[in-house]
Amino acid sequence: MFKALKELNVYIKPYKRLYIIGSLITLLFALTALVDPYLTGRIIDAILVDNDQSFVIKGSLIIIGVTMFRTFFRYQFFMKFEEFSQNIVYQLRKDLYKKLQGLDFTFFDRTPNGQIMSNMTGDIEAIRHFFAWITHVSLFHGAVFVIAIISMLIINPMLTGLLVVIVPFIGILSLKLSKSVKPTFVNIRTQFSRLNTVVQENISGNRVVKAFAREPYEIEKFQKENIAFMERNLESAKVWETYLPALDAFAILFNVIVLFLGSLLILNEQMTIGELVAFNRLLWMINNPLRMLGWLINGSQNFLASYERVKELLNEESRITQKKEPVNKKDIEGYIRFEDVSFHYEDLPVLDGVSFSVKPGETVALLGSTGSGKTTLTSLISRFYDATAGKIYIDDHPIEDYDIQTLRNNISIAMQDIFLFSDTIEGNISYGVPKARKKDIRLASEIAGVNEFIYQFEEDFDTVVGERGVGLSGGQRQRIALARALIQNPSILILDDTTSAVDMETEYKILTELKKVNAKRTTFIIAHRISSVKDADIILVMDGGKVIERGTHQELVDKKGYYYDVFTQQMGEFDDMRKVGA
Ligand code: DUT
Ligand code: MG
Repeated sequence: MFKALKELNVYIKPYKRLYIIGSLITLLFALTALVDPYLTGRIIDAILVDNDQSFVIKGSLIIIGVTMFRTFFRYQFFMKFEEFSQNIVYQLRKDLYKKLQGLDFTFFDRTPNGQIMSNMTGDIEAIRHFFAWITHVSLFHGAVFVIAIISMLIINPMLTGLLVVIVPFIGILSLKLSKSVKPTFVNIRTQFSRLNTVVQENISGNRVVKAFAREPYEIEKFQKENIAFMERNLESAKVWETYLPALDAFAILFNVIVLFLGSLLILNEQMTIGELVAFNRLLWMINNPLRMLGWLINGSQNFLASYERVKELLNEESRITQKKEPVNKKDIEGYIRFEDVSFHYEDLPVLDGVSFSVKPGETVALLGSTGSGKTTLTSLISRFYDATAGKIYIDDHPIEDYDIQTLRNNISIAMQDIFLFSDTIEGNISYGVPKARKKDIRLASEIAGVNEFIYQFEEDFDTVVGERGVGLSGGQRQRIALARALIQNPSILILDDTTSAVDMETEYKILTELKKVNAKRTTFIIAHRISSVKDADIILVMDGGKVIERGTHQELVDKKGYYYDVFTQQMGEFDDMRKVGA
């Protein structure tokens, strides 16, 4: 616990003042709790022993006054601790989000979204709860406990001494409880993130679910996690079953001892009735903290379990590291050289000894079977992943020498797996350049062929597309993704399967327009269609992570290898189509 608080000190420190003021008010609140038992005892003795009726009214008025004051105090420290906790989790949330932005593809490849979401919500909430409640509730009850024991000692040391002997047993019991309850909280947190993952995937994949009519299966899948979540919670509650009766037994034991011995003491005139009443009230005051102990332990363990998960995320480091002193170069020209580059995901080899070089203004086409490593090859240029062997140079500097932001600012990608934000079409196109001029947006749209369909929407560029681009066809999404890549005016442009969903005629138009603006740019075109790659300066034919053929269209056709086979096959299909008049 202390370790966790020490580690969190960076977050706590700036708001220490709130904590200190809140704590002082809490202590005052605890101290004034004494007034009620003390005066109640005095009032009873005033009537029964001293026969002094006037004190009843005076005492009662004081009790009312103090109670009103306490209500005011209570609100004050609630607010202080609320502010304290909100500030801490605000900062924590901010740092977590920032951390997320800095993490690499590998992290997102292996971490389910649901887990990240539950870190950002459930775990943060458990941490907030600790700082907003557990802090002052434990302080209050701790203080009340000590003050009450002292007052009881003053009233009757012997009787108090007897009770205090029992206290260590309760302490041991609580410690044991705390140990057994902790793992159950870790289990709850883990299960919660599984539940979140199922929900999140189900929502994102709702179209697939419907298409395959798998709703019943999805419900069952969710139910499984839902039941597990309930079970983990019940298991956690079960731990109490062993301890609660024991804690209750101690409370009853206290009562019995006080009533029995107290009555004897009164009979022997060693105690007044008023004193016994006050004593009994104080007994409740120490009983409460003991009963609260369970709740406090619960909250603290929950906090610790959550904190550990949040810490894990905060300690994540991007595998893509940056040099302390990167190359001082803002504008990349676009010379790219791969030297014997190999790459594997975890332990799956994907690229094997790839070498090639390109100059600005040239177009490299990548063609090859599915899974041959085309997308992976281009991901290395932006350092989404680092090559596991070999070197990549951009403008003669190893890519690791560049500032990552600078590097990526100079590269634009129209990704194969297109993601559009729920924003306007214009907002999506200018995502990389938020201050883009209307003129530039229109120009990029013109080249990308967005203009051809945009005016069929009533609000053209202001049309809001749904999450992931719902409401658009596949080809329309591709064209928006292309415009989004073009608007950055990059030195290196990567088009990953970008025209696969548009018809041949539109593709031809787009490629022709691109050629006009690509005079100084290095362009990568990944495609399966010969028509998309045939005009490239160099075509790399990939298979199983290797470049198996390279050359221009004509050279490769003359070579009569893999490329030639693909070419004749596609030509054949083209001729067949013509024959049937398609
Ligand atoms: N792969 C992974 N993890 C990933 C992405 C890919 O293990 O995050 C594997 C799958 C495949 C290989 O790497 O076996 C190459 O994938 P890539 O996406 O590079 O293949 P591609 O040539 O772009 O295939 P496609 O034409 O289907 O886009
Ligand atoms: Mg691909």
